[in-house]
Amino acid sequence: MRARLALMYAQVDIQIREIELRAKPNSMLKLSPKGTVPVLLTENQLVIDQSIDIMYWALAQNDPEQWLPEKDSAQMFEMQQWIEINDGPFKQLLDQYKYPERFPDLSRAEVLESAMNLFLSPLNQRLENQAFLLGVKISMLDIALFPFVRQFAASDSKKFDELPLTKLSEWLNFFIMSDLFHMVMAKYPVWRDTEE
Ligand SMILES: N[C@@H](CCC(=O)N[C@@H](CS)C(=O)NCC(=O)O)C(=O)O
Repeated sequence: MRARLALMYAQVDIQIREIELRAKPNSMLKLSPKGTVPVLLTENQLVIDQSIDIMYWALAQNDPEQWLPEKDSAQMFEMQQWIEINDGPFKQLLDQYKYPERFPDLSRAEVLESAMNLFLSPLNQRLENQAFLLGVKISMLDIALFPFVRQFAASDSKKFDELPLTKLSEWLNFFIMSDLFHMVMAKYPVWRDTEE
Protein backbone atom coordinates (compact mmCIF):
# COMPACT_ATOMS: atom_id res chain seq x y z
CA MET A 1 0.00 0.00 0.00
CA ARG A 2 2.77 2.47 0.85
CA ALA A 3 4.40 1.85 -2.51
CA ARG A 4 1.14 2.56 -4.32
CA LEU A 5 0.58 5.67 -2.21
CA ALA A 6 3.99 7.06 -3.16
CA LEU A 7 3.57 6.19 -6.85
CA MET A 8 0.13 7.79 -6.94
CA TYR A 9 1.35 10.93 -5.14
CA ALA A 10 4.32 11.22 -7.50
CA GLN A 11 1.92 10.79 -10.43
CA VAL A 12 4.11 8.17 -11.98
CA ASP A 13 2.45 6.55 -14.96
CA ILE A 14 2.21 2.89 -13.99
CA GLN A 15 0.54 -0.30 -15.04
CA ILE A 16 -0.77 -2.14 -11.99
CA ARG A 17 -0.91 -5.91 -12.03
CA GLU A 18 -2.97 -7.13 -9.10
CA ILE A 19 -1.97 -10.68 -8.18
CA GLU A 20 -3.18 -13.47 -5.94
CA LEU A 21 -0.55 -14.39 -3.37
CA ARG A 22 -1.54 -18.05 -3.56
CA ALA A 23 -1.13 -18.09 -7.35
CA LYS A 24 1.78 -15.82 -8.14
CA PRO A 25 2.26 -15.34 -11.86
CA ASN A 26 5.53 -16.59 -13.32
CA SER A 27 6.16 -13.22 -14.90
CA MET A 28 6.41 -11.76 -11.39
CA LEU A 29 8.59 -14.58 -10.02
CA LYS A 30 10.93 -14.22 -12.96
CA LEU A 31 11.52 -10.58 -12.00
CA SER A 32 11.69 -11.22 -8.27
CA PRO A 33 12.07 -14.84 -7.17
CA LYS A 34 11.53 -14.02 -3.48
CA GLY A 35 7.84 -13.83 -4.30
CA THR A 36 6.66 -10.90 -2.20
CA VAL A 37 4.67 -7.91 -3.36
CA PRO A 38 5.11 -5.17 -4.33
CA VAL A 39 7.46 -5.53 -7.26
CA LEU A 40 8.13 -2.58 -9.54
CA LEU A 41 9.67 -2.87 -12.99
CA THR A 42 10.79 0.52 -14.28
CA GLU A 43 11.06 1.65 -17.87
CA ASN A 44 14.83 1.18 -17.57
CA GLN A 45 14.22 -2.46 -16.62
CA LEU A 46 15.25 -1.89 -13.01
CA VAL A 47 13.47 -4.26 -10.59
CA ILE A 48 12.62 -2.84 -7.16
CA ASP A 49 11.06 -5.35 -4.83
CA GLN A 50 11.03 -3.65 -1.43
CA SER A 51 8.12 -1.30 -0.78
CA ILE A 52 10.31 1.26 0.97
CA ASP A 53 12.69 1.36 -2.00
CA ILE A 54 9.73 1.88 -4.35
CA MET A 55 8.78 4.86 -2.20
CA TYR A 56 12.29 6.35 -2.47
CA TRP A 57 12.27 5.72 -6.21
CA ALA A 58 8.83 7.33 -6.69
CA LEU A 59 9.80 10.46 -4.72
CA ALA A 60 13.01 10.74 -6.72
CA GLN A 61 10.82 10.96 -9.85
CA ASN A 62 8.53 13.66 -8.49
CA ASP A 63 7.97 15.04 -5.02
CA PRO A 64 5.59 18.00 -5.40
CA GLU A 65 5.05 18.60 -1.69
CA GLN A 66 8.50 17.65 -0.49
CA TRP A 67 7.67 14.49 1.37
CA LEU A 68 11.29 13.38 1.29
CA PRO A 69 13.54 15.00 3.92
CA GLU A 70 16.76 16.51 2.67
CA LYS A 71 19.64 14.15 2.05
CA ASP A 72 21.87 13.69 5.12
CA SER A 73 19.57 15.87 7.27
CA ALA A 74 18.66 15.04 10.87
CA GLN A 75 15.09 14.44 9.69
CA MET A 76 16.25 11.91 7.11
CA PHE A 77 18.21 10.08 9.79
CA GLU A 78 15.25 10.16 12.15
CA MET A 79 12.92 8.89 9.45
CA GLN A 80 15.19 5.98 8.65
CA GLN A 81 15.38 5.01 12.30
CA TRP A 82 11.58 4.90 12.65
CA ILE A 83 11.22 2.93 9.43
CA GLU A 84 13.76 0.42 10.71
CA ILE A 85 11.74 -0.15 13.88
CA ASN A 86 8.51 -0.34 11.89
CA ASP A 87 9.76 -2.78 9.28
CA GLY A 88 11.62 -4.91 11.82
CA PRO A 89 10.36 -5.46 15.37
CA PHE A 90 7.00 -3.69 14.97
CA LYS A 91 6.10 -5.68 11.84
CA GLN A 92 6.90 -8.84 13.78
CA LEU A 93 4.58 -7.76 16.62
CA LEU A 94 1.93 -6.81 14.07
CA ASP A 95 1.99 -10.32 12.61
CA GLN A 96 1.79 -11.85 16.10
CA TYR A 97 -1.14 -9.58 16.97
CA LYS A 98 -2.93 -10.05 13.67
CA TYR A 99 -2.57 -13.84 13.49
CA PRO A 100 -2.69 -15.08 17.11
CA GLU A 101 -3.57 -18.58 15.85
CA ARG A 102 -0.10 -18.81 14.29
CA PHE A 103 1.53 -17.98 17.63
CA PRO A 104 -0.31 -20.12 20.19
CA ASP A 105 2.51 -19.74 22.74
CA LEU A 106 2.25 -15.95 22.84
CA SER A 107 -0.14 -13.93 24.97
CA ARG A 108 -1.95 -11.40 22.80
CA ALA A 109 -2.10 -8.96 25.72
CA GLU A 110 1.68 -9.14 26.06
CA VAL A 111 2.14 -8.64 22.33
CA LEU A 112 -0.03 -5.54 22.58
CA GLU A 113 1.97 -4.26 25.53
CA SER A 114 5.23 -4.73 23.63
CA ALA A 115 3.80 -2.92 20.59
CA MET A 116 2.66 -0.07 22.83
CA ASN A 117 6.04 0.28 24.52
CA LEU A 118 8.14 -0.13 21.41
CA PHE A 119 6.18 1.89 18.90
CA LEU A 120 2.59 3.00 19.40
CA SER A 121 3.07 5.08 22.55
CA PRO A 122 6.27 6.76 21.29
CA LEU A 123 4.48 7.64 18.04
CA ASN A 124 1.52 9.01 19.96
CA GLN A 125 3.86 11.09 22.10
CA ARG A 126 5.53 12.53 19.02
CA LEU A 127 2.15 13.68 17.75
CA GLU A 128 1.30 15.51 21.00
CA ASN A 129 2.89 18.72 19.71
CA GLN A 130 2.86 18.31 15.97
CA ALA A 131 0.30 17.08 13.46
CA PHE A 132 2.66 14.79 11.54
CA LEU A 133 5.59 12.60 12.46
CA LEU A 134 8.32 14.91 11.19
CA GLY A 135 6.59 18.19 11.98
CA VAL A 136 3.85 20.44 10.64
CA LYS A 137 3.57 18.82 7.24
CA ILE A 138 3.17 15.35 5.78
CA SER A 139 6.37 13.49 5.03
CA MET A 140 7.35 10.13 3.63
CA LEU A 141 7.56 8.87 7.20
CA ASP A 142 3.81 9.28 7.78
CA ILE A 143 3.04 7.45 4.56
CA ALA A 144 5.56 4.69 5.24
CA LEU A 145 4.12 3.97 8.67
CA PHE A 146 0.38 4.58 8.65
CA PRO A 147 -0.59 1.45 6.66
CA PHE A 148 1.04 -0.68 9.37
CA VAL A 149 -0.59 1.21 12.25
CA ARG A 150 -3.89 0.87 10.37
CA GLN A 151 -3.50 -2.90 10.19
CA PHE A 152 -2.67 -3.05 13.87
CA ALA A 153 -5.71 -0.93 14.79
CA ALA A 154 -7.99 -2.92 12.50
CA SER A 155 -6.93 -6.23 14.09
CA ASP A 156 -9.03 -5.28 17.13
CA SER A 157 -10.57 -1.86 16.60
CA LYS A 158 -12.57 -1.91 19.82
CA LYS A 159 -9.44 -2.54 21.86
CA PHE A 160 -7.47 0.05 19.89
CA ASP A 161 -10.09 2.70 20.63
CA GLU A 162 -9.65 2.04 24.36
CA LEU A 163 -5.89 2.62 24.30
CA PRO A 164 -4.41 5.97 25.37
CA LEU A 165 -3.51 6.83 21.78
CA THR A 166 -5.74 9.82 21.01
CA LYS A 167 -3.23 11.68 18.86
CA LEU A 168 -2.18 8.58 16.98
CA SER A 169 -5.84 7.74 16.26
CA GLU A 170 -6.46 11.26 14.94
CA TRP A 171 -3.37 11.00 12.75
CA LEU A 172 -4.45 7.59 11.46
CA ASN A 173 -7.98 8.80 10.70
CA PHE A 174 -6.62 11.75 8.78
CA PHE A 175 -4.86 9.39 6.36
CA ILE A 176 -7.70 6.87 6.21
CA MET A 177 -10.07 9.69 5.23
CA SER A 178 -7.70 11.13 2.62
CA ASP A 179 -8.42 11.05 -1.11
CA LEU A 180 -5.03 9.49 -1.75
CA PHE A 181 -5.87 6.54 0.48
CA HIS A 182 -9.21 5.99 -1.22
CA MET A 183 -7.56 6.10 -4.62
CA VAL A 184 -5.04 3.40 -3.77
CA MET A 185 -7.70 1.19 -2.20
CA ALA A 186 -9.32 0.73 -5.61
CA LYS A 187 -9.47 -2.95 -6.54
CA TYR A 188 -8.32 -4.25 -9.89
CA PRO A 189 -9.05 -7.51 -11.68
CA VAL A 190 -6.39 -10.14 -11.00
CA TRP A 191 -3.61 -10.29 -13.59
CA ARG A 192 -3.10 -13.59 -15.41
CA ASP A 193 0.01 -14.19 -17.47
CA THR A 194 -2.10 -15.28 -20.40
CA GLU A 195 -3.64 -11.84 -20.69
CA GLU A 196 -2.46 -9.24 -23.13
N1 LIG B 1 9.87 -6.11 3.06
C1 LIG B 1 8.92 -6.37 2.00
C2 LIG B 1 7.79 -7.22 2.56
C3 LIG B 1 6.79 -7.55 1.51
C4 LIG B 1 5.82 -8.59 1.97
O1 LIG B 1 6.05 -9.37 2.89
N2 LIG B 1 4.68 -8.63 1.30
C5 LIG B 1 3.67 -9.63 1.58
C6 LIG B 1 2.29 -9.10 1.33
S1 LIG B 1 1.98 -7.63 2.19
C7 LIG B 1 3.88 -10.79 0.63
O2 LIG B 1 4.06 -10.57 -0.55
N3 LIG B 1 3.92 -12.02 1.14
C8 LIG B 1 4.14 -13.18 0.29
C9 LIG B 1 3.13 -14.26 0.48
O3 LIG B 1 2.25 -14.12 1.36
O4 LIG B 1 3.19 -15.25 -0.26
C10 LIG B 1 8.39 -5.05 1.45
O5 LIG B 1 8.15 -4.13 2.23
O6 LIG B 1 8.20 -4.94 0.24
